[in-house]
Amino acid sequence: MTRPLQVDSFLPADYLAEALRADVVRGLTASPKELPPKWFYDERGSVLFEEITRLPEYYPTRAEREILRARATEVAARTGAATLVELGSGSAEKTRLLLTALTGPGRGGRPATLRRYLPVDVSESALLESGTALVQEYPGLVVRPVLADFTHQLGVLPDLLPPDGPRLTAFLGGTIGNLEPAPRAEFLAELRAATDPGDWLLLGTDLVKDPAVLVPAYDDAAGVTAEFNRNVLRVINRELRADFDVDAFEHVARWDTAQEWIEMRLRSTRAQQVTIADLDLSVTFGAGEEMRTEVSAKFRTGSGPSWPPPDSPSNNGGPTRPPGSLSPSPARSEPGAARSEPEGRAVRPTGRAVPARRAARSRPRAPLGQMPVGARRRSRSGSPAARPVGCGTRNSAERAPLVGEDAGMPTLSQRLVDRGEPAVRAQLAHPTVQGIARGDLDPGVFRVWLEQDYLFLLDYVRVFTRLAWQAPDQHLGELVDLAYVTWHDELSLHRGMAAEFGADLVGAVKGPECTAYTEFLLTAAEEYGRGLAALLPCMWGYSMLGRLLAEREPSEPRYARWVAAYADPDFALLGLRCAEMLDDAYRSGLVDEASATAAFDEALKHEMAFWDVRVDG
Ligand code: SAH
Ligand code: AVI
Repeated sequence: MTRPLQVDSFLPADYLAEALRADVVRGLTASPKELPPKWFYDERGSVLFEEITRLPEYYPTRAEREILRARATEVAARTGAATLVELGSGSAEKTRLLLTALTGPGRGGRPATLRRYLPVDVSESALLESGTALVQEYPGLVVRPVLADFTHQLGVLPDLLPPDGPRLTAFLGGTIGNLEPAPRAEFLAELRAATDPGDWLLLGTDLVKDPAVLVPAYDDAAGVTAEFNRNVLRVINRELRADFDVDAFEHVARWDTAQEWIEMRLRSTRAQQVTIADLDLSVTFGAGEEMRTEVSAKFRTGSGPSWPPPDSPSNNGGPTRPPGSLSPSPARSEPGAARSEPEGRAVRPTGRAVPARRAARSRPRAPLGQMPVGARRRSRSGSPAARPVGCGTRNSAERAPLVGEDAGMPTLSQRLVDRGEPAVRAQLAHPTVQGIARGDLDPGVFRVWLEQDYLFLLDYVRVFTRLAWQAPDQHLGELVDLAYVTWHDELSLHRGMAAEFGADLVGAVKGPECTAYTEFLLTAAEEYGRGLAALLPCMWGYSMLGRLLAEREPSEPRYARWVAAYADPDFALLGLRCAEMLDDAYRSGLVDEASATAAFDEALKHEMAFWDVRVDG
């Protein structure tokens, strides 16, 4: 039987009417105009945000999930939290990693410590949906959703918590970056006041990185972020009887180098007047006028939001913790005592609660090589988008260490991808690839490639199933899915193209390159981690190649379709999952770096050789 879910609401009945009114009056009469981002999240906005988290360009969710997956057990062991409070919990999708670690038996039979989970959010629909699911998924856990505004109502939290063990407050997703410096300082001061000695804070922030990665994350090819941005106008239309012509506003995402934040704006495409009936207010927008709707500040390691905030009476001038670190509450540490960062680096007071800009710029990196965004296989949902994408935070300079010293290290898959990038770029020079790019490749050559690749893919499915046979339980579904989408989607792409090129998929026989590659992969797949490493050049490499080719003028339509298929962000996502499994396998000791690297390198050579496929030796 389903337990009834009770949402504790701390939003006064007229909260929407009052707080939204105040924000809209203030924001639309200001110059320049602005609206606070918390109004994005009605039911539709929350769904759109969830869609954003699955976009190939939007790296923060995946990066944070990876860190949590690696560190949740350590968080559980170190905090022994009896209560988990999560601010801005949304779908609480990543939180499950913490909940599982805190409710499961710990290392050495350590008993589970977590008794209750309090998600705090302004979105009632998100609270209800996530809370209902969590109650079923974690039968012994008290789930107590709290409808509250974390910028003004943190004071209600202590009253909700029985003093029966340490509390861990999690603020994930980089949402702290959506607060501008002054409100951020106020927020941190309130959070500190609501925190007892012995409590813990787990803060997830995003770090400064190459704008070529940042901007697409906030301006995705499929236009989901644009829709999310415009949603604030729909909310105002509905709640305050306004008449915004939503389609007359364009989405703008810009990197502000000075502030080190992404700024989202809505640009009026024409001169227009908007009436907000409930406010008895009319405002005019000039053609091209921009209204700011969100900032998303990025931080630098060692320069996180200062804690305690500078204006707080409790600020003893103590050091700043790195963003994304697991910090015991300052009340627990000795007043005035010199603390050091995990690596023993000296930490210094920043005296301000804004992202510091003192650190050297991170090494700029080409988006295409930034993470294994290449998957060669289409997902079942297959989106039609086909624009080059860049995503990823996986590099030591840019990734926030959530816990411990080494969480900022690049992962094995990132090291492999960095290493393999030149070899993938080198494929661009192959005459067959050049012919595809120009659109004048002899169709006879492509027909042979198609037949050989079809035969290759049949064995590719076998590689996935061979890996699935050995997979740890948590990878099984992914591998079955990869086999499924290869079988159903990519092979049907080949079948469709075979008809266009007169290829004989049934009668084709393997040529030497194809045989060598498939035999290598099938043998590599006898060892789980080695097999995953061997798959990466194909999954990531084809996506990267597709995206490099898609940057050029579209070629002949059949080749352009082929390029679009491999440049599709869905391929990239599946490759990312393969990379995550490889990283998991590496962390669990299922493969060592030397043997993963050897398998990866050898597969890369086969990739290049595959462009020479012939039917006969
Ligand atoms: N933590 C999740 C969701 C991030 S989206 C993740 O990491 O994916 C930001 C969430 O914060 C949304 O669910 C939104 O409704 C909530 N939120 C935004 N402003 C808020 C505020 N002032 N008070 C409470 N919740 C807020
Ligand atoms: C919720 N928050 C951390 C997101 C971010 O990345 O700043 C909101 C978002 N805005 C556009 N895309 C995502």
